[in-house]
Amino acid sequence: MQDAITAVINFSDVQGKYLDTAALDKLKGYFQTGELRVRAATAISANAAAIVRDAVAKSLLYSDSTRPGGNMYTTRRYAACIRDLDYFLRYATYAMLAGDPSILDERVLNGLKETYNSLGVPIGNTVQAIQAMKDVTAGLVGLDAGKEMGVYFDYICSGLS
Ligand SMILES: CCC1=C(C)/C(=C/C2=NC(=C\c3[nH]c(/C=C4\NC(=O)[C@H](C)[C@H]4CC)c(C)c3CCC(=O)O)/C(CCC(=O)O)=C2C)NC1=O
Repeated sequence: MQDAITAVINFSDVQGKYLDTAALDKLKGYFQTGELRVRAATAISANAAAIVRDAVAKSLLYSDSTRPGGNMYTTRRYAACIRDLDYFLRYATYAMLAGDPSILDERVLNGLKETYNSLGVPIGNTVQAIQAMKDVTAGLVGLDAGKEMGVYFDYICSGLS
């Protein structure tokens, strides 16, 4: 896993240079938004179950996934979907705190598309649910932090597509 600080330092290290202005500006931006990130993570942790529930209500509840024969039909599969959404929310929050998406590649996206395809989990519906989580989360944490979280929700969606 990488974060905004190690990313900038590794980049300079590869070139054998001190941090240049662009690198220092990136770090400054990260430090300036530190409190915002921690505050957002606190709000998300305290409301995770509600975020997932509201996102499901907005996106999947009356979709083909929940109908008989759909991929979420039966409580076991419904629960698996809710659990997946909670994984996405938790790992997007980690990535937002780190200011870097690498944890999503390593822990979430690695092999996920193949798993979903082999189990018939519909990617389109999953992306819709993640986009709904993005909206619900932004409503909770506010515009700036919501935008930052949005980067990592979108990252998961493009990794699945
Ligand atoms: C921490 C990283 C991590 C992820 C991301 C993860 C995902 C993941 N989701 C799975 C299943 C599943 N995922 C879903 C999800 C959905 N079906 C829908 O129609 C909806 C659109 C969607 C929810 C948004 C469902 C229903 C299953 C069970 C499928 C089945 O067994 O038939 C499986 C197969 C094994 C299992 O059932 O547990 C994995 C590995 N596991 C992990 O360890």
